[in-house]
Amino acid sequence: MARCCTSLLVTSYKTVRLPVVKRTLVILKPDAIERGLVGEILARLERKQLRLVTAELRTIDVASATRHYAEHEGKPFFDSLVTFITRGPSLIAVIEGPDDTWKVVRTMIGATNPADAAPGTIRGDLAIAMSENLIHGSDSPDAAQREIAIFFPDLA
Ligand code: RTP
Ligand code: MG
Repeated sequence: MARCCTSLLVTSYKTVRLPVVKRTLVILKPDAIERGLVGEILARLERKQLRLVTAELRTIDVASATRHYAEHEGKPFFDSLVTFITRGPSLIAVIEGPDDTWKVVRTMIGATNPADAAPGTIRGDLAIAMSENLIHGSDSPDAAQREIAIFFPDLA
């Protein structure tokens, strides 16, 4: 992925180069496709001045879903999460913007549980159930890099 080091953190005894992550992975989950919310959600991201690098309508296979959600393997909700994310097509996209785009997108998405998500966020405005929360966004620079490599290895 496009990743360069332009930020400098200067401490009293050393200089550390910080990665500047300008791309992140977004998945409009099967419920977003089923409910016809692709246009609404992409429009929000575009109005924020984030750009679409690539997007593909694809039914995620179980192996890719398991890799993508590896951090949750073994948790009580893991099997139902994989069943949900593989039940039909998702729109899988790479989104580009300013430094730490992943964080901008996560703020726009809102809390994991839509019942707790703030008004104005995607989940806060458009969803109600934890199990059907419409959209995924990478939750760190490392996650963005790892997840883009799973779904778009040519961009990694
Ligand atoms: P996502 O990865 O899908 O963007 O969601 P997230 O970061 O906001 O939340 P995460 O903790 O990564 O959880 C992944 C998905 O698993 C479901 N979940 N269920 N029952 C539960 O306690 C529980 N916790 C998480 C949610 O659908 C969440 O989006
Ligand atoms: Mg997550």
